[in-house]
Amino acid sequence: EPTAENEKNQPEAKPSNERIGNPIITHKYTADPAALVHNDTVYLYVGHDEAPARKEFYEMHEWLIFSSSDMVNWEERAALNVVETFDWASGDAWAAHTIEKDGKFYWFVTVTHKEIHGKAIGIAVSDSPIGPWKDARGSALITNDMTTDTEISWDDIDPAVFIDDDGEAYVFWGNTIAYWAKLKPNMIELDGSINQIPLPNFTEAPWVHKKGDWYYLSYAYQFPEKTAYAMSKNITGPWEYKGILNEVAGNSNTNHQAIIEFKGKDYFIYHNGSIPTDGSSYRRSVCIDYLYYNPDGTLKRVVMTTE
Ligand code: FUB
Repeated sequence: EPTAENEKNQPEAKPSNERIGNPIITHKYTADPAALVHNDTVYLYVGHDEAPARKEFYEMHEWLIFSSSDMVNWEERAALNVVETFDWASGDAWAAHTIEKDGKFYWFVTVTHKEIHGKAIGIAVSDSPIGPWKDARGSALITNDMTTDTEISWDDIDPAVFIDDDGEAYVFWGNTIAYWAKLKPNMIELDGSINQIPLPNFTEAPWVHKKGDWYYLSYAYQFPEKTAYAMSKNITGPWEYKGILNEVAGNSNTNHQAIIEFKGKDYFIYHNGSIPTDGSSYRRSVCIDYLYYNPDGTLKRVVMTTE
């Protein structure tokens, strides 16, 4: 429920910067973008990279929300802290994705579990795209012990949720192995088995979208990461690998994408490490470039305007 305490935690809307171009946010380091279009506004959900300059690993305590009505001017709207939101989590605001269903907003997140070894996926819920948010389940939806043991503790990360035209919802996630499962209509429970998707050089960061009759599954490929994609006529696959969509993004070994259509244009949203002096793989910045389709539905390679 919205509480006075929650309301207090939401910063007032303020312009993120005055400039046009990439990176789109320069007053904070931002990573792992996921975008949601709602009522002629784009809501951008990102992780907040807070690693000090000499630290060579992620330090991420919270996610941030930005919004824009023109894809140029971005306002910082709210923050969500891992340990204040999820009692069962110890920290690490890794990649996340927010989706709307029946007037409720579900923010699927990656965090570290306090008791079950490794990363886990949880869900926050709100009546609005900017919050206030509360833990939707009081427990993780997916934990490291529910999937194939790849001997890494971070193989259950990077949720991407997709609602098909018939209203059925699916969650995709993974590192090294790509997984998917159906969600129950309540959005907060798995419905049936966890399935694997064979994809060449899958690293992490799946994102699923639909255009016309085609479903697209884009993902981080190899390491340092490029973005690759596959296409299918069915959300449950089989997925046909189509090739590289984006090259390694400047000064970052990860390249985490979101794809949306907004006001008739298609956008590829990702991160790099391009902020001068201290930008790096652990101090990343969100960027946006146009995405173009070929007449047969395949995707043209992204031209990064930051390189
Ligand atoms: O930001 C932490 C992790 O790095 C994300 O979960 C991955 O997608 C990669 O970007």
